[in-house]
Amino acid sequence: MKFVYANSPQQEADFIIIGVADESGSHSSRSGSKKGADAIRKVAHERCVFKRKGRFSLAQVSSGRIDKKIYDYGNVDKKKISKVVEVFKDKTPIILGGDHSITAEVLKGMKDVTVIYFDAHPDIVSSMHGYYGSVLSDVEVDLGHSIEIGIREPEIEELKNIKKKRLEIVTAEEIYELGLEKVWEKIKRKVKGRVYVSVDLDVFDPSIAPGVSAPVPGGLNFNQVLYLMKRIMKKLDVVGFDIMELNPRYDQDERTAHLAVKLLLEMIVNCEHPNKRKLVVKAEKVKEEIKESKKKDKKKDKDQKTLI
Ligand SMILES: [Mn+2]
Repeated sequence: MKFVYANSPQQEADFIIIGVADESGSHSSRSGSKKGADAIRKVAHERCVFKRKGRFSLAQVSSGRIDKKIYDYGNVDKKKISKVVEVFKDKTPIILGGDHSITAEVLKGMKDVTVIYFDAHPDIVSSMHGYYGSVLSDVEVDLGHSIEIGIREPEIEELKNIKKKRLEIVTAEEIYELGLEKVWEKIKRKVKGRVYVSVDLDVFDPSIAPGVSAPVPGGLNFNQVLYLMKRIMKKLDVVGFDIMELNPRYDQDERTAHLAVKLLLEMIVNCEHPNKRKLVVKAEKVKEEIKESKKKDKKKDKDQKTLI
């Protein structure tokens, strides 16, 4: 089953959805995350499609129409994901997990990105590699310009690594203490250049997202994440993103899958595609050139006047 919002041929699409049905990098005793991507597709199909006079109508989001061009590439092997992401570098790849170690593979295919990482766990273990707890120590990413949001259960070695790598952390508690606007300012200040956004669904509180492999109490609610996500997607140069760790086996009433669908749609709607951004940059450049030439003209006029 394809994502029900997939509305475009591959060539013309701005967003490419890629599932990875793999949990080989998970160390959790709660297995089941390899079925996450397909659970997101299934729930979207069940919830978001309405029949109206023989036609189908798709649910939209609170900010308006879902007017992006989306293609669903289906599921690929974990081994191939970095290559697939590389092939789609002029588009915005969206990866659905699977366990979080898939993100490390994705980042191998994305050049020069900084990372915004939503997670209850820092995933920066360095005494072990290639699993869902070592994502950020397995990749060559500029961690000094990356940030983690919602952290609340680190290991001791991770606390050391966070310091060593100058990785900025906003804990779940800090989000309550500081308020969302201050957290957004922190993100803006820290993150530079091309941005990859990774979401472990365990960043949410287990009461609203029980279907994950490593639930930790004291998590975020949906609107807190949405507040930050809207700004991240609109204002930063997001070149790819993922939603990981949905575990249908531990979900209750598909609550977490529903939340994942809602988040995915909001991320897509609010993401300004790089092409659009390129146009903005181009327009700014032209504006500057006009300004420069006007300045030159003025100078010319002045010089001529002195000659006369
Ligand atoms: Mn996690």
